[in-house]
Amino acid sequence: MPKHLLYFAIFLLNYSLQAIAQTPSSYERQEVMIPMRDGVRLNTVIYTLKNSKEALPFLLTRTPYGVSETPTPDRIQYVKDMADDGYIFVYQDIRGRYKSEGTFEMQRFTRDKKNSKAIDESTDTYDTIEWLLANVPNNNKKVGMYGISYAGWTTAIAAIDPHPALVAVSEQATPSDMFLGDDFHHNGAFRLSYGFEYAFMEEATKTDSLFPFPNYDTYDWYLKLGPLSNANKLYFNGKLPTWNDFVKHPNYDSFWQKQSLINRIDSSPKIPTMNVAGWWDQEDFYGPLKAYQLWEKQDQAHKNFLVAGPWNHGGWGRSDGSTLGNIKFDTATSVTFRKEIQAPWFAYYLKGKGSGNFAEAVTFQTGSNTWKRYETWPPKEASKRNLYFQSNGKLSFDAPKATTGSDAYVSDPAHPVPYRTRPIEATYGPGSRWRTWLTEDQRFVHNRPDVLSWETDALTEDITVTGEVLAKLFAATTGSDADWVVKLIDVYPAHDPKQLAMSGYQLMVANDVFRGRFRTSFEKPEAIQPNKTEAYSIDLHSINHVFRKGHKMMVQVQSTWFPIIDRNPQKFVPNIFEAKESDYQKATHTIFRSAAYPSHLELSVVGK
Ligand code: PG9
Repeated sequence: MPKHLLYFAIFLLNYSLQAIAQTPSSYERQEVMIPMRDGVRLNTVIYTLKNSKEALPFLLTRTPYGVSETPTPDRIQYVKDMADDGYIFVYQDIRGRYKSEGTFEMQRFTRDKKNSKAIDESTDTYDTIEWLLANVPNNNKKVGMYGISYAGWTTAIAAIDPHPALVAVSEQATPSDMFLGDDFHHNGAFRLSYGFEYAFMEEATKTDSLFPFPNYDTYDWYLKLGPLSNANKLYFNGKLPTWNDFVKHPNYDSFWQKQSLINRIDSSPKIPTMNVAGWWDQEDFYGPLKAYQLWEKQDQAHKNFLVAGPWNHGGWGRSDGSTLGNIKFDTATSVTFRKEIQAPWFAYYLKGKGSGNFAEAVTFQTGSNTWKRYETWPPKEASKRNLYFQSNGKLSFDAPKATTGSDAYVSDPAHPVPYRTRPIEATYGPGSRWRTWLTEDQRFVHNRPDVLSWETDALTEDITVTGEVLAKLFAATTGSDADWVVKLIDVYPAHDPKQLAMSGYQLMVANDVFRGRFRTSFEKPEAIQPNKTEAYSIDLHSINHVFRKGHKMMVQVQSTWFPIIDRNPQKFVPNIFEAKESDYQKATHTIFRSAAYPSHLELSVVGK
């Protein structure tokens, strides 16, 4: 393009961007304190559509992260399409956070229902809805609720015990179980950096505050912290309730069980519910899939839906979703979600618009980069195929025949494997790459002596894995406790002239960690008998991914993932939060791959 035309085009673009910024919003704002049944008042921002001719439904979000700065909904990408349809948007600070009165409790327990004065997040939602219906003019007496993560959790809790006017909800990335699979632990392994930084962020002050790390690279800082007991001794001084709960409840006791949605979702969905998950959600991926599954068990009336896409935590609400980190999806997946899934779904249930013909499950298939609709999730058409560890770092669908076979490595808590490339910036700190770490090229640890890899030959045809992935490890340790991290990886072709920089890329498509002490029970940990071969079943959750012809499938196993997972001392102690420095010890771990002990991944494969 000639230069002067280019300048003119830039001028026009700038001019129109300014024009958009200056266009007055079609929404009007008010901020009010809404009284709850116990007299505590909750700060609430309400946006009403100016001059609306029709009575409008509410869309409510309840969050701990502060609502006063929320822009008008027509300027928020996440809800812009719904704002264009016309709703009354309501944003509320939950109890004890930001401008709301009362005390904050991390994921408050269900109230004692025999006590008529007791409150919880569900009564706070109920009281808010009562107030909105009575005090906001021109409403159509219907309420929808939605939100991501903590706000997804308040949505799920509201849906379990709903106000009669609450008629549609979308929990998005709700945590379901903080011991088994979400922010604070995975399979009993403590998510150190997340737990430490989040407890501080929410409980050090009434508004969010970042822990003042003296280092930019927190890998060093956490390593020098030493045993977990130093967190209270040196920094928190027993003042953060959530940290104290981590220390007091090292096992899956009634504290975690009562908090879990597994024990709170006890019926079919009472109202239409859309669960939303991101395949590379670095915080709460287990949560929405579990919530979907729990409601689905009893969903005769077809009120429960699932959407999963190639997103990180909340990625469907931001940008266009055509890439994540280095990975490209060929299509704007977040735009599709917002325009073609989320907006029509709420419009149907809250405004009676559209056909209401929604698929049970809509999931984006990575690798082929296409949206797929399913009648069940996981889909019934997939069949189980085992991918076995073999000698010489090979992986194949044939079961091993040899009577012996194993690979070993030394895992040293003094030199843990970083979970992402260093510097490991503070989780939510400036420049943090936390949000895309699950898509990072795993070559940064490949061939470390404490990371084992097995891989297939280059595939001669596509392999589609749609549904559950389970790792079955047969392993032994010279210690008396151990963590097992298993990663299923798509290895891109070694030399790809079309995208050179992606040649040989190792993309993790499923992963998780399991703390060995919990192999027979999450409630009652047991020491591992040194050198005894034991079986570990590790849920790697569901995926929808095509390993393309020419790619390889790879499995990596390691025993540290630091500092997202705290270091296992590898010597059994009753409570790792009280372990001493001297309890942390090196151990040799062995992974078996023989006929009697055939370590493998169980995949849900569609097609041959
Ligand atoms: N992952 C965050 C969280 C939710 C619920 C409890 C604790 C943390 C969040 O993004 O809100």
